[in-house]
Amino acid sequence: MFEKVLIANRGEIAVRILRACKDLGIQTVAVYSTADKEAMHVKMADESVCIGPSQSKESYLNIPSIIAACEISGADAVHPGYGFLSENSSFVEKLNAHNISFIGPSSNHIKTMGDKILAKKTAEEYGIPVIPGSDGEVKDLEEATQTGEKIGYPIIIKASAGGGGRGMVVVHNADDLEASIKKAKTEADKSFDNDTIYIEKYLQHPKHIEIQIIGDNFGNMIHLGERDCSMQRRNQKLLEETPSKVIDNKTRNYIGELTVNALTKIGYSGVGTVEYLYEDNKFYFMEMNTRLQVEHPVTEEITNFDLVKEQILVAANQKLLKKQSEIKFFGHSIECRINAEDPVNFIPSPGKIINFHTPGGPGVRVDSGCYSGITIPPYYDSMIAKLIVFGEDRDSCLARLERALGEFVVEGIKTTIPFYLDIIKEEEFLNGTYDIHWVENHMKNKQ
Ligand code: MV4
Repeated sequence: MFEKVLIANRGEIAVRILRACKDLGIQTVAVYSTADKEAMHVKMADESVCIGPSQSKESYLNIPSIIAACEISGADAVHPGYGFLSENSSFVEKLNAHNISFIGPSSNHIKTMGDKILAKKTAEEYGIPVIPGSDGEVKDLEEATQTGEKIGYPIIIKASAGGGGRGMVVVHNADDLEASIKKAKTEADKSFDNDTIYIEKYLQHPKHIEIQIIGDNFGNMIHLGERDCSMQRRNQKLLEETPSKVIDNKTRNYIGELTVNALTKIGYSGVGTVEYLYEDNKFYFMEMNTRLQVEHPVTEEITNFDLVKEQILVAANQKLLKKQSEIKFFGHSIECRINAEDPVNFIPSPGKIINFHTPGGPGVRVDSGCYSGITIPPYYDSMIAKLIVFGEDRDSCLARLERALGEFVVEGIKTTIPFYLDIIKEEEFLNGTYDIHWVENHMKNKQ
């Protein structure tokens, strides 16, 4: 087992990982930038090391600085959380070269899934359904034209080095193709220093459904059902729930087993999430995230499975103890991402929190690194808390959500809490049929 884990992250996820380490009796090391000197994760850890100035590039993304922090503290493993270095294969290689374990998959699996063309090709090869499109890279207008004729419009151009929705262009007819290819390549080159693109049929009204898996280093793997992450705006997820209103038990077993079969053959280990688009009762591979995700708590709530604890155990070469047949899904869970943003236009609102009072009682969980008196720095993600509620069915979960949102007090900065109080009154949220465009349409209609 690991003796000392360094948490290469900040905010609520650093706190979540610290809790798992403490539950396992593992010593903890926090790292922090100068802007996070007073942060909760620093106060909670057994030790802490300053790794640089405010800008992420110089601190939370600074590989030499983090490795030095491991050496100074004698940490034998690093948990990367999400974002920052969590899907950086060269970070994993450098840690391994220093004899430090990475709590996550192998660098090769990270590399494969980070290359979106290779990820799609790999998924297809192992039996995961994919969206019709180009055969890998599209080199020029001629190849793009041929693909367009083959699959029909609308199509979407994606950057192979992209992901998370960055660098995509939708094309509605062949006349726009040349300009769109140019735009996509320029954007991809600017954002990722790589102008490799590919093309898919554009699905117009999908839901975003993702499957959580965990595998060990001995070929054992299970899935923990789906999360419906369709409630999003500009590729930022806002609210996630499980189970999805549109997935029944049979469908869950089908897509869960299919995902586990594919990833077992690939030899994947650690936690992972396969993201699907779901339209007209069919799943299509979108991408795979090779890390712990923001929205993992809703899965924990309905399965009673501690994903972070188990993630640490499999990284320490322990066998998964639970078999698929022992995973029971009970009840319903919803997570709201509470951001330090204006609830109307989502403009960031950093600053000092004068009063922070979290809701509680049955079925309510808050994952946060905030407390009354802390100052939210402007340099990082604006998420300050996650409100996770549980109910024995969706209706009781929704009632809990309304109650908990009402109890939540954050004074001194603006938050997105009023946005959630607004959408939980809407019919398509209440009936669970909302797709990935719902928030955008809803906000247009309100103006
Ligand atoms: C798509 C799509 C429709 N059709 N691919 C967005 C995230 C990136 N990983 C891929 N994305 C999409 N790919 C095809 N063929 C629509 C999106 C998409 C989206 C997907 C999930 C959640 C939010 C989204 C917002 C805009 C576009």
